[in-house]
Parts: sequence; structure tokens; C-alpha cells
Amino acid sequence: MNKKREEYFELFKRYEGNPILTADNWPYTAHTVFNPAATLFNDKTLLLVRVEDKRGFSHLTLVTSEDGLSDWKIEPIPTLQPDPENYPEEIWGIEDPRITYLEELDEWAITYTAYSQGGPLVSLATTRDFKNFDKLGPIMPPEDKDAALFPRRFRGKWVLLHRPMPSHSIGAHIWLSYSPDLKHWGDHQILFKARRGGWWDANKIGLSPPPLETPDGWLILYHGVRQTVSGAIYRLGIALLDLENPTRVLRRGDEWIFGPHEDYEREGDVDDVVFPCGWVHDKKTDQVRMYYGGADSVIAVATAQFSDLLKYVKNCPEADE
Ligand code: BMA
Repeated sequence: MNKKREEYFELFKRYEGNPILTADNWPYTAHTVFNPAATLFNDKTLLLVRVEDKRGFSHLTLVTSEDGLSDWKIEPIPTLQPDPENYPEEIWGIEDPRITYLEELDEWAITYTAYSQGGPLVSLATTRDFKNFDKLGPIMPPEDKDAALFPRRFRGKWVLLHRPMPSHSIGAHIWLSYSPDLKHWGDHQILFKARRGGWWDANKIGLSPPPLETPDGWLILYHGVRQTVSGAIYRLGIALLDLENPTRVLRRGDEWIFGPHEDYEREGDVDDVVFPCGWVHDKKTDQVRMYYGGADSVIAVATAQFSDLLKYVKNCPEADE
């Protein structure tokens, strides 16, 4: 472990057994495993892992663990595969899933990136058992990714956070859209923007895991991408949205709270990337476990106390409108 580590402010503490999953653990040939979605299912922690094969295409495979840290059981075959015959937008694979439990429908919604010939777009699938999946197809056109649903409707509408990429370089921001039926989306609006200039989250940001409900609002963890002469650095920041009106940003941290530091985050297929697509709030321990890809190559976990996260975000500056 790097000595400088102590100097770091650490809201999330890395698990000492990191990385928890690598391609070497896989029961079939895989190039890399990273950017997993996470949820609690049947009292277990379930991850839907992005597995990249040696063509460069990704699919999703389920792994489970009793304690969410160790003894992971990996499904022997892929769980959710690209199906370009029926879903042509999945031609170059499916990536970076986020899972949200939809209370009203008693089912899990999986938003993921489909890598289409027109660029990455947002697709949606639902499941009740993580064995059978209904693909609903694309819900946002390219380029768009980093999407997750809120677990319930607001004033009768479902709400999606996502990150379209405009072709003009005015920045890639987090957007919010509404739907009456999960299929047709509208009332698109910017939720909050990438900053400009020297900020760690200048020019390009995106939602990381789905919003996490707290008594004081929706906790948002997002990634900011800093461009440097030696490449991009993916780090994480935090924000809080109003509980009843998620278009209202109450707080937004100035500083990043987690970034590449350990070797498995600094070196891999893409250096200097931490990329969580899932976190779970374990109510028994009141801990939040964040599951993330390290350097687009392996999977790691870091934990924070839920109460510390909330205290931290409530002390962040009020967000500019
Ligand atoms: C983003 C996504 C992630 C990836 C990250 C760093 O745009 O494509 O899947 O982890 O870049 O390469």
C-alpha cells in the first residue's frame, strides 16, 4: 500500500481483499471484468458484471455473495448476451449496467449501454428473477450512456438520469427525463453540468450508480473526467437531490471523494479509472458498499458508513441553480 495513502481523505475505504474479481477467476475465457451493477436479491449481494471478450465486445454475467465482499459465485455461462438479430443496436456488445428495483412493479430494471453502429445508446431490460429478462430495447438514442432509473414514479412519471454526448463541445452533462410507461421518454432537461476550466469534473460528467434514497434526499455519486496530457482521470463526486422533486439539486461537493490510487485502479486497459455502476445500502451494518471497475480491467469494492456519506453531502455547498 502506498504510504501517501494516509494523506488522502477517505469517505470510502477500500476492501483489503481488492480486487475482488478478475478475468482469471472466470469460468470461461474472458479478457476483462469490470463496471458491475449491484443490488440485494434473496438476501445476497448480486452483481451483474460487464465481461469483455477477446473480440472487444461485452456481455453481462451474474455473480453473488453472502457478505458482499468474499466467496463470489460466478455463473458458468453469460447471463445477458447481446442479441443483434433481434436488437441490432447491440451489435458491438452491451456494457455498464445499472440495476434499480421498481417497487410498484415488483421487478428490477436494468439500464445498460448498447454499443450500436450509431454509437452507444441506452437500453432497458427488466427481470423478476435474474434468470429471465425482458428486453425493452433502446430508450435513448446515441450518443447516450450512464443511465439509471429512480425506484418510483414522481407525480405519475418514471424518471431517468442519463448522459447524452452533444457533438458540439459545450460539455457532457447529467440529464433527467420523464416517462409514463418506461418506454417513451420526454421533458428532457439538464440536471447538473460538468464544470469548466481547471475543475476535476470539467467538461464531462456522468451518473455512476443509481440514486440512493436517504431521509434527506437522493444521494448521487457521479464520475468526472479530467483530461490531462497523459490521458483521462476518472474520479467520483457527490451530490444530493430533493426527495420529492429530483430536478432540484440541493448540494454538490466541490472536491472529488474517490479516485484512482491503488495499482489496480491506476494500471490496466485504461489507466486511472474508478468506475462504479452499483452500490448497496446494507441496513444491517448501515454500510454502503460501492462496486467499481478498476482501470477497465478488474472489480473492486469500497465501503462507507451511510451516516458519514449523509453528513458529508449535507455539508457540501448548496448547488448553483
Ligand atoms: C466510459 C465508459 C466506461 C469506461 C470509461 C473509462 O466512457 O465507456 O465503460 O470504464 O469510459 O474507459
